[in-house]
Amino acid sequence: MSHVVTLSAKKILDSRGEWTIECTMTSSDGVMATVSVPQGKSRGSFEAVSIEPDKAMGIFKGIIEPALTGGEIALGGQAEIDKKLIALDGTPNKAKLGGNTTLAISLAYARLASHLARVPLWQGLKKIGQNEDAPLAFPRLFVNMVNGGVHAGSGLAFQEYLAIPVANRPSEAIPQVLAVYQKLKAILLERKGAGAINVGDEGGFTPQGEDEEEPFTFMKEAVVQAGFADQIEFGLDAAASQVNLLPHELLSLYTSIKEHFPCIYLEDPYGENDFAHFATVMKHMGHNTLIAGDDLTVTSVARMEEAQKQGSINAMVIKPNQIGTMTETFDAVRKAREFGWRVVVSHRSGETNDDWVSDLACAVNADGFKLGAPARGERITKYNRLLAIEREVT
Ligand code: 2PG
Ligand code: MG
Repeated sequence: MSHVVTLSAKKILDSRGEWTIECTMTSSDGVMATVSVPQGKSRGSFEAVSIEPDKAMGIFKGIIEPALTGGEIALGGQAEIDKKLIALDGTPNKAKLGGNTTLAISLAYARLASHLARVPLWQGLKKIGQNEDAPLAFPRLFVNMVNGGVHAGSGLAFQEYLAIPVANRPSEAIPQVLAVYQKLKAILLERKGAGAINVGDEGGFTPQGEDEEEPFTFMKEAVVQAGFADQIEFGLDAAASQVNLLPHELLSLYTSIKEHFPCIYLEDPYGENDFAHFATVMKHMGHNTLIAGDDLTVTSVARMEEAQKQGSINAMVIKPNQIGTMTETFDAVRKAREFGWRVVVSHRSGETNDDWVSDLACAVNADGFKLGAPARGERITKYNRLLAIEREVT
């Protein structure tokens, strides 16, 4: 049996030039795994606490290394190591160790155990998440075409305008996404000027404006020009905790968007604790639209149970750093399935060049995968990993 011989952490930069954590774990066989963790900007206040990387370095040396060095490494041991991390932390929201610290270790363990088992990460995660029997299925891509809200400085209230190809095979969906992205760029340049084709935190364009529907008008044109009408649907992450509009104003905007565009997905339509208004929008459009919790549910089973009780959502976003360990992430996925919800695995707006989230999306048979625009290295690496996984299995 292999065991952990070294466990180290260092600070690296994320895509916004802010410090984040990279963790390297080495086994007694000399096998090594490194992971890094992303960070959000539109963070939900119920997410696991993210601590300063400098403080995390001290925690690694003082608490983590002594507690975990020498422990066994195997795919079957993930629950055990995560249990230890949760116990070492001892708070309900990872306030002592930081959800970013615990996730770095939890994921490094999963990657190292996968290396040792000589399987790709997605396969290792399938085993850890008890999803081994399901055949590998690729998620639909939820591609950020226009950035607004706190991910851009454009005046647009809503955070993410998404294009969602119907095809889920990466080699089919990605070329469609590239074509639409380039058409959209040309349209925005012509109609809104050069400033509109700058990109925001997740690689989406940043047209100025206060007409919350206008980006969809341009996207619709781009899809038609690219020749993919009927093959690409739309979605919106309103990230409404950051939006200054009244509930009835929001509802009439969502209703109008539904009327004019093929919008099948609506994430965080209301504030992060507004279970009741989520339930209202569910009543209006839940029959033909995915109403997803992100800041509402923060990958936490306790928050999900409340959402289920109130009939707030029929889909949810999964972000491991909202909860802090892989075991708890898989618990949330399983609970979502039990509730009959769709599952959308997501990157964060502050990303690194690590591509583990692509493996995770495949491992849990996610219905959707939010991975940003096909621009900026830290987003592109997620696209390339999906293509690589497709090559691995065909
Ligand atoms: C979101 C995410 C990712 P952030 O709100 O869904 O797109 O943004 O990482 O800033 O929370
Ligand atoms: Mg969101």
